[in-house]
Amino acid sequence: MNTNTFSRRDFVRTAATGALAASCYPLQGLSKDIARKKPNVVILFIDDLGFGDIGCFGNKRIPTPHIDSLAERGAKCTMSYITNPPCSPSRCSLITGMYAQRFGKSGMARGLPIPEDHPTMAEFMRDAGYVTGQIGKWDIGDKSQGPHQRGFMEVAKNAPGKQYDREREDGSYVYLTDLDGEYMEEFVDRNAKNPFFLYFSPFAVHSKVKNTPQHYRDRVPGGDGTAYEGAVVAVDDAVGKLLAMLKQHGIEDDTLIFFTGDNGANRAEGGTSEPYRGGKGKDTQQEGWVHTPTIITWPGTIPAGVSYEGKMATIDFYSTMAAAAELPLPERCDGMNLIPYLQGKKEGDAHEYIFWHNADPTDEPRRNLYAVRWKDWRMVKYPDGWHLYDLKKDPKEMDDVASKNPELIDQLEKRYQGFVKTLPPLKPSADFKGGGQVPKGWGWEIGKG
Ligand SMILES: [Ca+2]
Repeated sequence: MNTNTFSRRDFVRTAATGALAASCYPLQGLSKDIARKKPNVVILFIDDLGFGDIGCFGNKRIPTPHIDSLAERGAKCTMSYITNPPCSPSRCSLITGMYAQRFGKSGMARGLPIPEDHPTMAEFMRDAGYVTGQIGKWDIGDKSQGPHQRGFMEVAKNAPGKQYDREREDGSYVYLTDLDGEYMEEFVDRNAKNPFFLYFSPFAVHSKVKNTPQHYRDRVPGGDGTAYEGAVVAVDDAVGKLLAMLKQHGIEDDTLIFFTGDNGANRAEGGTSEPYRGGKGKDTQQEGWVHTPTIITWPGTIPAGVSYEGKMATIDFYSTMAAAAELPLPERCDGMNLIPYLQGKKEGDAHEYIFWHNADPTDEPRRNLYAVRWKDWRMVKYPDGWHLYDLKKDPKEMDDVASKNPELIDQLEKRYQGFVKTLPPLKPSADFKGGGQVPKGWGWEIGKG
């Protein structure tokens, strides 16, 4: 399969109709130098990774040198959120750059379509002349909205097997996270000469992780790593494969990388939200369910080793990516361009308020979540009413100060109700079953996206 030929042809085709043509570069003179001014974009979206699961976010046990190296060469974002937990809503929100409630998704609603009249990140980047690639879990849109149908030109196939135990084409065993890392190497190697957008969303470190190869567990100091800890080490190795390939092609400085989790910690298997409480499972009312470890790098544009402490969310990745590619943001996107904040040119929160409104009555009750973040405050609704926590003083949400701050509760509730008023009627989870699928097999399925 001659994928390189396809990629270049399609790049020229789309560039001719996109922003480069609009800026009056004649097609004949469209050199690689001009194309290279657009950075590659990579999103590393790790399933159920907790805020406290990696070294640069305070984990004392799990060695994550490659992920930590991202923080050394870019910005560590300490107050970064997902607005729509868990897996499916989080991914739908990321890929559309908007609160998923904007199209009625106010709970899991797996299989609910994403809007056809709004470009996904992949469609946006494809139309800007990028080669677009997807690896891993999809869990977005309805059955007709797989990665190929929503903008991804190159899709890594889903190898046969169960969970993390997969089979190679020759019948030998391969650990899924290893295979996913190999796919990253292949995609970058194949497309290094073109601007590319890669969405890496491995199944890792989603439960159940019990089959993590022992050699990963052995790398936890002391050699007594849990299956979960080993699974995080394997993700770090996959990130290492990406970074090595970028270096091999000399495109590290031309690549904008976003690293984060799709929702809070897999605590049942040992993931941690430290210093916060909560996470996946029964603790979904607490901060740890929506607060994820985020790193953004773009050497030469985002300063190395900085920490951004303002409030932001994964809905900002779309806006930031569009700004990096010097393209206007589509209407309806909720996000902000984070680059000026990461550079220190703008101060404070990218979003003054962030809202959670998981109100689907047909969803599992634990997934319903009503909350607001503003300044150091977190207001969250329990059966007995609004609770209020000062996350700076009380990250574990042990001291509810709602009764001492009635005016603040009024203010935040008004803002919250104002947000809710902007939303269309919700589409219940009960009405939707299953979404778009990644093709099965080995290697890549190449299309036009
Ligand atoms: Ca998840």
